[in-house]
Amino acid sequence: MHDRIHYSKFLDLRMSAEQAADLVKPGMTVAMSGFTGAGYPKAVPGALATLMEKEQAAGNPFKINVLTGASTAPELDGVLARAGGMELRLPYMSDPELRRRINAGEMEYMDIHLSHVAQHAWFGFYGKIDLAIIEVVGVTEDGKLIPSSSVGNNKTWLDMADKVIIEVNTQQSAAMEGMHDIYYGTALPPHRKPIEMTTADQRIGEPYLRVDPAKIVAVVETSAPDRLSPFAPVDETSKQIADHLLDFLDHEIRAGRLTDKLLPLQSGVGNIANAVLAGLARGGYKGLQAYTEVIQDGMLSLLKDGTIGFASATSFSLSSDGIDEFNAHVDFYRERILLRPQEISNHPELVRRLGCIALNGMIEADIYGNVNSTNVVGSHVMNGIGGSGDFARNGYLSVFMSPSTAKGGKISGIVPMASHVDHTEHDTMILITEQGLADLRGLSPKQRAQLVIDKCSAPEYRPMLQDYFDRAKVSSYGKHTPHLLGESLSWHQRYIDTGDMRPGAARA
Ligand code: 0RQ
Repeated sequence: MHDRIHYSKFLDLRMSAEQAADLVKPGMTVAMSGFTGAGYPKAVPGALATLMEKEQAAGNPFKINVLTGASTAPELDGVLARAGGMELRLPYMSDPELRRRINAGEMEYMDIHLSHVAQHAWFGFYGKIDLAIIEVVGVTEDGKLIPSSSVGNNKTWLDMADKVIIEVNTQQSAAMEGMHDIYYGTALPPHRKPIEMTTADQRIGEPYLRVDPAKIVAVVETSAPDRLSPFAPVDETSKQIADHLLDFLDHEIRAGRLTDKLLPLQSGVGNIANAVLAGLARGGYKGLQAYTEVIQDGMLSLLKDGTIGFASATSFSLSSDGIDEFNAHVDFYRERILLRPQEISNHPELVRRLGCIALNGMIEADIYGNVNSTNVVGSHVMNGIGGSGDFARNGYLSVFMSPSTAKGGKISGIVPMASHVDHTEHDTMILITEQGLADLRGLSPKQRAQLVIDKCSAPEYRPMLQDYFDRAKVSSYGKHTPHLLGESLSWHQRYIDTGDMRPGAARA
């Protein structure tokens, strides 16, 4: 461990995860590292959950507010949720137990654009941050922290928290040193300055996280890998979606709106996004750039074969095979990857300047192009908006993708009216399902609706959508965005009532 901690004062602060967990008190706001299952603290949250359960069994309530970068893993979100130890959690999450508790109404959850979290914290919207628990790879001789496999909001948490616990994880490759770019130029309005970045591969910060040594109250040694599940193999539906996207990109190149270097790619999370990355390798591109949030397995493959020459992100999100591949060729990847704070990886100013091509999954879209990324049947949160809004509103192109149906056809991914809106019709340019691609640019709402029905809807739902749209055009209160309000969410209600959006279908 001494070869990871080169700042002698921190050696004296070493203690067990249980001793460190004792420093957490009920009611605290605790900010933790972690983004899409990478770089989260692995030991203190578990010890804290045990402590919470003990205290609660003795009749002493013990809950805290938990702020992170994005989703973490069972060792953080899972254990704290199971212990009933979270009063509030923000932002993006994906842990099944945490999701269950949120949807059961047992705790509060705030879903926030990932680029907004740090600035909202600085604006004071989340109150005082009592403690930060941050995983690092090591500590330099002058007390700077070598970031781990995600950067997320760590800079902000270290700057704002009253006290800091660090977990030094020897499982994380020490060779990651130098792969990070931590920008210290942010300020609060009205003192903000332009962020001087004009290309995705540009360094604008420094490789280390700064911390006031006086804030460090515990140093915990860990040796556990990031826990990440493998992606589903690319299925036919995902491949068809990827093929539609590739055809579209070719079309844009032929039309002279893009070159064969495209523009920096942002790729969302999930199985579809991973399949799309795999599809890009078939497209014959070379030397593309990514300006994105997460480096998934698919991105490593594209870097390896030269499809992508450089990728900027805030985090890894790799399967265990992906981690093995990264560790085996870390010198290669260090030349081609930069991890930045999420307020920079997702910054609207930079996404717009670079002209990102935003590729994100969705739960459903309505015929006008309003997109629901987060709430199944309008109320059951899946993961959260993540960075999709940061990129969709500000990118050069915003693409949303999904299979045309879910749950074996019982749910249509294209609906009359979205049951929850994360991305408005103004932010959606391209919709893709396995059925086809709707290019909504330059079209009015009624033109968009007809195209979405024709190109994206599933055959079994298409006549129902056409019928709704035709009647809405006649009977709608206004004829600009025609809707039959008493009927527009009836598909979702039917799903709640019968388990199927199709009329007459029996509950399975
Ligand atoms: O559920 O696994 O229980 O069967 O949603 O759906 O089709 O596998 O697609 O993995 O790409 O995820 C929107 C969730 C799509 C994701 C979402 C159910 C479906 C399945 C997964 P099961 P698929 P994906 C940058 C960008 C928001 C954040 C974001 C997401 C599960 O893309 O979280 O974009 N996006 N961040 O059955 C009911 C529907 C459904 C449905 C899908 N209409 N009704 N269930 N599902 N559509 C990265 C970050 O921000 C960190």
